[in-house]
Amino acid sequence: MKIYQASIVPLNADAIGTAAHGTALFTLNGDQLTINIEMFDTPANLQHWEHFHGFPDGQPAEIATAAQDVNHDGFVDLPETGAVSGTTMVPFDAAPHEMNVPNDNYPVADDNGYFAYTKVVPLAALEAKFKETFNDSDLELDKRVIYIHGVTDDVDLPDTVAGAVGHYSTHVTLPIAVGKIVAL
Ligand SMILES: [Cu+2]
Repeated sequence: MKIYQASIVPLNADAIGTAAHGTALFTLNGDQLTINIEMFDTPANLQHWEHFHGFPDGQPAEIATAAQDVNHDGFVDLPETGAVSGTTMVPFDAAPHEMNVPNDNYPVADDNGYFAYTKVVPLAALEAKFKETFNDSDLELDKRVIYIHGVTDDVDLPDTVAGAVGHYSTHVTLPIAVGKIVAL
């Protein structure tokens, strides 16, 4: 059994008015990957996209900070995280092993901005899909970072904020918290 964890810290907190934070635990045991994520103080009553991001070439991903706001519009948007965190890889939604990122099956925060997510994923299926997408079956969790996304539509985002995915707006994809995944 291998265990990884992430301490998830706020991103864009000043701009969005709440400091989202939490923890993630990843347990690899036999043919199962069990994912436990618990988040506090996220924008309330809202669905939150969450994924691990990383570099397909094996470069270790690092968490984005305010320093990644390269256009100085006051927000670190999804494209701006890419320089240090790489690309979106595996979603923590209803079916992570399907690696279908844009969907409406992510956890929803309650009135207090709290949510807990638990999922048991068939590891062989996830690794096969990962290899199909990134030409490598090794998830290399200790080289990845976890992102939590999503602000309510009433947050005023300037036009310089980028990162819409299909019909999902920049409100859906704006990063609100991030954590580096480490092996225990
Ligand atoms: Cu993401």
